[in-house]
Amino acid sequence: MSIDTVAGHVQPTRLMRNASAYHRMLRHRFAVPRKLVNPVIRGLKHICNPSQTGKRTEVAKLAGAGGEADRQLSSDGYVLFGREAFPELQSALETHRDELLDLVRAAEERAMNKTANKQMLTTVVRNDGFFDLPDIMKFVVSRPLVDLATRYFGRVPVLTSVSLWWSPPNDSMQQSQLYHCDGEDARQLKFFFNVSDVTAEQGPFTLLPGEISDRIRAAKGIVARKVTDEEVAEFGAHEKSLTLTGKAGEGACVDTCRCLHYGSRGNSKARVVLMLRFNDHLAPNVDIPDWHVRAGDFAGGLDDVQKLVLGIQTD
Ligand SMILES: O=C(O)CCC(=O)C(=O)O
Repeated sequence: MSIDTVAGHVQPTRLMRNASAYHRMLRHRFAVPRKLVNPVIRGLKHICNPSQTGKRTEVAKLAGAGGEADRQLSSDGYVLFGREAFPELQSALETHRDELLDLVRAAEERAMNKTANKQMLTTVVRNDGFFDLPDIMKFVVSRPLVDLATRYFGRVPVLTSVSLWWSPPNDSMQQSQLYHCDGEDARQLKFFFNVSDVTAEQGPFTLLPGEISDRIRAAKGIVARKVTDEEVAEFGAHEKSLTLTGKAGEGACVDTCRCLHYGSRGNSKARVVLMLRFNDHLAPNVDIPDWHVRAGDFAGGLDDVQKLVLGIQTD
């Protein structure tokens, strides 16, 4: 579990890259309770790379002071974005429009040829595949977005996932179609952006605000399990739910470890969304991708905050 140095970049440790496997092993092979596993992995990650926490906290000062969006994110666990919030996303989607259409068409064809295991949510492009869609990748690490995430965590986080998701028409009710909170850490941030317009018929991402989610989770003692609609109804919470319907380019940022949520439910039409996930570098149950392997020239255009977000750092 050492720090590898390749081409002047400090690479994520093996534990950073594969934390979820260590997490599973401790939980299932050694029956260590979840509440012990998380601090153990956090501690090990820190020991393996002790300068990271200080460095990320120091560089976080570059993220600036924040404003109303930050206040809403802290209190409610989510912020909604109109199209005007990230104009560079509009132009990136326009630039890569044909490639995106081809990728979605290919996913549709694969799904049509598949006889079993019809999935309600398919990843069309993931992680370093976005280096082939460079304007989108530039948006993913753009400062306003990364700065909001940095202020939320209080230090520069790591980009742990980028996915273009396609959810086809379906009538299943399973997995992430049921209310749940994510279990990677005590907090994390996911950004969801509509790639094409999303209506109620397209299984929009749906969330419950932080305060009501906190109450349901506290009362039910829920840790990383699904919550039924009936349980949600006991709290009169359905009318508090928010759905991410809207135009292409609109979206939201959500702490999915805090806010109960689901998506891809009851689609009569397909939905395409871009999802980004940011985690604290010590997050116990999440793997950090090897962004540096394919970053190439892309890394040259990044500032200190962005390099830390991709774990590409010249210490
Ligand atoms: O939008 C969806 O289909 C579900 C997403 C979800 O549950 C998640 O990102 O945790």
